[in-house]
Amino acid sequence: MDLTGIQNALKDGDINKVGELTKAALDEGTAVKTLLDALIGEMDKIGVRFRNNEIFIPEVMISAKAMHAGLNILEPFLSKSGIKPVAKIGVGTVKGDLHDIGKNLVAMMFRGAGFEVLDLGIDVPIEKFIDTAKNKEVNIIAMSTLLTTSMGVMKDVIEELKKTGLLDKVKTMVGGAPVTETYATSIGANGYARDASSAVDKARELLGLLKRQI
Ligand code: B12
Repeated sequence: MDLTGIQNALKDGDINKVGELTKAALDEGTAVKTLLDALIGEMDKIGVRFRNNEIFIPEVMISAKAMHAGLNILEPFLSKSGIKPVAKIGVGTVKGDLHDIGKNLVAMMFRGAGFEVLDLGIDVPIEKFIDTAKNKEVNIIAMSTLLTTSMGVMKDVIEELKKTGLLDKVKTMVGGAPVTETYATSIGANGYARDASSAVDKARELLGLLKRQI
């Protein structure tokens, strides 16, 4: 299947068409990963056009909705592989930040790798991360942000987890476009990854899970 149709529909923000074409491509046997890469690649381009002021928030918003339509179709296929969860992860976009595409991709990749995922949503307050670490038996707290203004919240969460002694039982991971390995280390995060699939590898590494177990 020619993926440019899906990519053009994403660019045009045609929600129904992205959903329909993604489904049709899957039915024709196109690999889930190929479709995911095509959608992410086009969303990246939309990001560049937004940055260059070639398009504005409403256009980006509608494309983001169309992106979700495609991701929703792919999700069950990515999630299929795991029967029994290998570990549990709580993932959310930190307080002040409403971006969720990257966070959703991270959640999807973890589900696909057999993890149980507790999606905490967007604009997640510090207390919610702490409550999740304390009461929901997660092995990892994963935080996402796309805004430099919200990066400090990740640090606050880690400090609060440290204060309450919860860092003994949960690992922390951070990510999102402005986050770097250096920043992650500086705030005491256990792990950082630049994209959703390396996030899964990093989580496995942190939990001492062998790849073949998953
Ligand atoms: C789409 C988008 C929006 C959409 C969001 C829709 C949605 N439902 O998410 C809308 C239009 C609503 C929006 C709003 C705003 N946005 Co905006 N947005 C973007 C845009 C174009 C793309 C982001 C995206 O989805 N990328 C695709 C995903 C797949 O990438 P990702 O999120 O980075 O995730 C990957 C990795 O980072 C990693 N990852 C992500 N999270 C995690 C977590 C962990 C634990 C790990 C390990 C890895 C990981 O894995 C992901 C997949 O591989 C970016 C530009 C850009 N190129 O990044 C601007 C951008 C992020 N936005 C920006 C801004 C300023 C805003 C607004 C403040 C604009 C405004 N003036 O109102 C508001 C913010 C409102 C708020 N409070 O949150 C700036 C941020 C600048 C900064 N450095 O702080 C950017 C960079 C644009 C720019 N250059 O100015 N935005």
